[in-house]
Amino acid sequence: MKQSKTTLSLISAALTLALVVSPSHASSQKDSDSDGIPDSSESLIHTDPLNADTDGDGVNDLKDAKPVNANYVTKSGGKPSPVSIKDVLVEDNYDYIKRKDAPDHLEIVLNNTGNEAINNVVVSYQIKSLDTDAQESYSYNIGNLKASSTATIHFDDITGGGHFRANPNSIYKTDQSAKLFTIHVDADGYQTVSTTKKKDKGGAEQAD
Ligand SMILES: [Ca+2]
Ligand SMILES: [Ca+2]
Ligand SMILES: [Ca+2]
Repeated sequence: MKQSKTTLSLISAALTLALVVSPSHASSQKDSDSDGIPDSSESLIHTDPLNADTDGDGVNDLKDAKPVNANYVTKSGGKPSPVSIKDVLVEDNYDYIKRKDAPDHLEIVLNNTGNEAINNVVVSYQIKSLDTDAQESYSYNIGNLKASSTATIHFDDITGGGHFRANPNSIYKTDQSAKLFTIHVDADGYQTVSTTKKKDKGGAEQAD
């Protein structure tokens, strides 16, 4: 509860600050994602100005006591999942279509080895700083995985198939510390599949 109150007071302080310091009242009130938090305040509380539910837990940023913590709960039971996590990239990404370096982002390669499609696959990931106490977590329903198929999922700012929006104000993008990513893949009736990946110290880099 302590953390919830802290976050809510941060939101409140950010809203007040936006009203006080902005030279233009109109621009300070611009709220691109209509979540009740002005664009100018979203970076102060590390939320996404273009996503009303930054962490994907179903609660709007303004009402969410922890807007960058999707509160992942480990599932138990179910049958063994035919999904495997083949690869995870968190830095030194490469765009094989354009044949050049791509900005650092989370990229996950999933393999459905089964002979049935799996519906409503949920990918959750936690980012934990290895130098500070900071941690965040996000959850995404990525849709279906076809039978006997491989899918590459990108979390970035690109729209299109296989791309899901990442928070531009997350510690991944704004904090230089080394980080540990923990990734979970869930689907109804199946056991959770998990893995971890470490990112070296240094900020997320833009493509060369
Ligand atoms: Ca907003
Ligand atoms: Ca938002
Ligand atoms: Ca939320």
